[in-house]
Amino acid sequence: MDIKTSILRMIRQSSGYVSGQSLCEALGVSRTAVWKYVNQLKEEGYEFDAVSNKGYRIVKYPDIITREEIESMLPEGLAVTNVVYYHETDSTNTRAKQAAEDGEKSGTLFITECQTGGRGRRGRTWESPAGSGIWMSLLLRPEIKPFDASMLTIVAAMGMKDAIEEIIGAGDGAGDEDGAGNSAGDGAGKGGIHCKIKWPNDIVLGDRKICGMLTEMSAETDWINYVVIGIGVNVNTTEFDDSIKDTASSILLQTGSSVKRSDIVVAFAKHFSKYYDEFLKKCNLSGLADDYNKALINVGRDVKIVERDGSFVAKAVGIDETGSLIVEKDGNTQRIVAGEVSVRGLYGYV
Ligand code: BT5
Repeated sequence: MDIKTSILRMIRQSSGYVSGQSLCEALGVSRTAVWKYVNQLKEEGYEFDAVSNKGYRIVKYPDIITREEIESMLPEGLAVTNVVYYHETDSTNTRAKQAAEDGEKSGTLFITECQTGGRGRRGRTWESPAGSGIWMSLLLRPEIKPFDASMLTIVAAMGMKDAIEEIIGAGDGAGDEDGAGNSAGDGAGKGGIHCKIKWPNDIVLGDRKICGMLTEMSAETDWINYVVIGIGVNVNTTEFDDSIKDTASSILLQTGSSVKRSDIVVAFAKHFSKYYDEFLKKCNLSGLADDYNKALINVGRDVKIVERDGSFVAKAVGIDETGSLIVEKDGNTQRIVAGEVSVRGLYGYV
């Protein structure tokens, strides 16, 4: 870990002040070096309380998603190991794919403040303005069959659902243990708002889409070169383009509370890893299908299955352990395989 991230991590993990001396000793650098990095962090918006004879304490964390901010909170041993940050880029999925072709390791998370060419599925666009959302892509090189890779999107959807619920639902100060001004407990938290999932991978709050996912893969017939899971979350967004304002929303708009984005990213890393490890053991979704189905907004509702050459209406039952959606029509059940069709609610977005 580099020095700046280590300084941030040590101060962050300490309950009190961290002395300049202990930072120097632990990191093997001079006082001047520590002072230089502390100044850089101040410029990025971290507010320090520096007391002579005691040392440093951070009293306010900015809502930024830089590599240092995320890596300084990232526990070891997770499926997400390191972060590549862009102030602005075309699409983090494109960056991750390019880096994967150049040999980047599994577990690297590409994240940006703003995307100029954010992509949805099937050539659609994804609005990714600066300052309010999480636009990130996780590069993985799992040893699974290419056919099984579509299940990873379901694994990621569960990881993100749990992450958002942890941060908005943990009561007082979930995102604010550090004085970041996020009062995460007030809105959703105390009311225990739960996220829903629209099959296969939209996350829904208050019947509006707050998160979408785009999984892309490079594979040969029987092995995967890499998988990139792209995730977009509207966190503190307050305005949307006319074209999506009736279907899109954000965590802030739905809960009344703003959230520090890096808290969600780190919570996602933890929850995703939990489900990913479970998934890799069996290469199926048996470990999480029940929980997924509990969150599935489509269950028991009529959905319109839109296929290439027509559409039909059926009642959604839930996913099976392959991630396919089971639907019921005229007493017969049918499996809808992810990626083959798109499912739209009969009324409005869900
Ligand atoms: C998705 O596609 O939902 C996948 C979105 C993936 C975005 C992430 S951000 C990081 C990574 N890098 C990328 O370039 N992409 C990934 P789909 O199900 O096709 O939904 C796209 C549709 O959602 C659009 O046609 C709009 O109607 C709507 N939409 C666009 N931007 C939105 C937003 N910010 N919030 C909610 N809905 C949006």
